[in-house]
Amino acid sequence: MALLTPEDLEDLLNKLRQSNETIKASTGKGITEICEDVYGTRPASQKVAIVPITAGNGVIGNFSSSLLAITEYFGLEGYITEHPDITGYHQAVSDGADILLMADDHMFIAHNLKSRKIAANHICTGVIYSEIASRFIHAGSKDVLVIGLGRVGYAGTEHLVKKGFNVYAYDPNTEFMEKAIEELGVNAYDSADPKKFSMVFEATPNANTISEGMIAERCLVSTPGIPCALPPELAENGDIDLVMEPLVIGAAAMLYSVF
Ligand code: NAD
Ligand code: 2YG
Ligand code: MG
Repeated sequence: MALLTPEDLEDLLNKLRQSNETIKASTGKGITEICEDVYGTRPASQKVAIVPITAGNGVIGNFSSSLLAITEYFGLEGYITEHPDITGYHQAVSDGADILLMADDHMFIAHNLKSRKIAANHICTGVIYSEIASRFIHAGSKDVLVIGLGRVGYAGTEHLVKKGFNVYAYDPNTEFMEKAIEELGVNAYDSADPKKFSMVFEATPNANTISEGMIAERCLVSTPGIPCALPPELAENGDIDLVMEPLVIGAAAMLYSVF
């Protein structure tokens, strides 16, 4: 699994502001309103504790401080525990924190200790990025293209299918494709039989997974994937709206899902 780097997290709130402008222009609503719509919740002065975790590849520079900035951006009080791991967990619970945020190399969770709600980043990221793609105001149909059916992509696909969208999906992993066709009823996207989409949800760890033949002239590409799915020559096209941000949008969805 590709892990975030401290460089990915530099200038994060500026990246969020840019993404939010694109989200507003292409869907009519900003990230806060979309989270409220999806989860039916609002912040209510919860206290958020961020527990750094040293397991596996260890603490990522800027990760905890970024989560603190996100917490404060959504109007909540937060802090990073003095110690990592179990000692930090003990401190957070003893302090009366409402919500814990913490991640190892495989899972990034938000846990509301009062309501017992728990959220996983890969699910919330899939839900919120696919939701953003599905709200494109210039879309002429309910067809959405999904690229990548891994942990994030599958969750987003399930969300789109539940919402009644007509999903076309592509993943080179034939097992994932078969599962999505059998369990979710998606259509297989076939590059030999090209079709152009105005709504694209991309969730792969690879660059340049989107080609010109897949996208309509006016389209919205919503992708949590790092690096960028759009080849540079397409990304420069002013008619393609691109929502791509390394942490905040997914983390915001996690918070709203446990409020
Ligand atoms: P994953 O490994 O579970 O799934 C990735 C999937 O992409 C795999 O099924 C793989 O076969 C598929 N894939 C690879 N190349 C492809 C291609 N050219 N076309 C179609 N499918 C292709 O990964 P994941 O956990 O689902 O994460 C996906 C990406 O999202 C990663 O880059 C991860 O770092 C990123 N991510 C970002 C955020 C965020 O907040 N921005 C949050 C979580 C994950
Ligand atoms: O506490 C820390 O600093 C570390 N243990 C955090 C580790 C996070 C690892 N996860 C990732 O890098 C991502 N694949 C998941 C985070 C979602 C945002 N892209
Ligand atoms: Mg994100």
